[in-house]
Amino acid sequence: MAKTYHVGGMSCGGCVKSVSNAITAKDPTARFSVDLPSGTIRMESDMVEAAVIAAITGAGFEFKGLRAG
Ligand SMILES: [Cu+2]
Repeated sequence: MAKTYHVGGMSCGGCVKSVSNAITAKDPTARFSVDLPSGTIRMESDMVEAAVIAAITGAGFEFKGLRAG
């Protein structure tokens, strides 16, 4: 099931690239899209939540919440 992660601190395409690289480093098969205007990452594949959150915070961004869909 898809999950949407809310992320604080993303302000440009470089931020999108940083967080994308961090997620891919943890799971090369991860399927996701990052939406800069809404500050969200929509995770389509079934990646462990803790790993996604660790990627977000490890890349220097703030994890603000998670919802299904
Ligand atoms: Cu940036």
